[in-house]
Amino acid sequence: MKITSAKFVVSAAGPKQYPAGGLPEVALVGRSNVGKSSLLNSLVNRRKLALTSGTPGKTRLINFFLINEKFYLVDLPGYGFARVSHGLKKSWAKTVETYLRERETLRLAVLLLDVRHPPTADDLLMYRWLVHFSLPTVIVATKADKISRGAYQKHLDQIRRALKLGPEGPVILYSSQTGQGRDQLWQILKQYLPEPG
Ligand SMILES: Nc1nc2c(ncn2[C@@H]2O[C@H](COP(=O)(O)OP(=O)(O)OP(=O)(O)O)[C@@H](O)[C@H]2O)c(=O)[nH]1
Ligand SMILES: [Mg+2]
Repeated sequence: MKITSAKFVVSAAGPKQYPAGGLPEVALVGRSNVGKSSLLNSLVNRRKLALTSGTPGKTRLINFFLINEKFYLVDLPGYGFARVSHGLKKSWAKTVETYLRERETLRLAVLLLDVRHPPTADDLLMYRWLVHFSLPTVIVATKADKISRGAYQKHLDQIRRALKLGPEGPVILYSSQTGQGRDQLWQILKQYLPEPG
């Protein structure tokens, strides 16, 4: 995909602040610190468009980025971040759930998993929830640069088993640092976005 423009539009706490206009959206979903904001930046070749951080819980609102004036990439707050109060956790969960359940222009969820570790209980819950609500979902195993090539298969199998995907279940290996998997992921995103993209 040729990126001609990528701009931050709005941070939303709830539906009233979502952008109007009806353009299609692709949402990045995953545990805090898994690399959602980094993946967004790598997809559009902009290093600092979405703010990233080594400290989990960086993204706290729903951030909408307008790409090529044609669609939105939506950076969601991460789940599973331990060091916040129960009340705050619940409010983030509600923010994310409301968006995923009610947003009519949402075409595809990209569920990010850390390739190094088996999916957490929260990851499994989120995956089942996406399936339950029949949201088209693509699984991305990120931070691939952190493991050796020789270990790819073992780690992908671990993810496939946990998600019950079957041995050929589609999981995209991704690295926001090297750009690995970027073209492959765009090929899939394009199928959910308006022509010519
Ligand atoms: N080596 C490596 N580091 C990565 C990769 N993706 C993200 N990181 C690092 O992981 C940390 C978290 O990345 P973010 O993109 O901020 O994670 P996030 O999922 O947006 O986190 P929240 O906003 O807290 O939900 C940062 O220190 C990134 O530099 C990757 O593919 N490879
Ligand atoms: Mg983030």
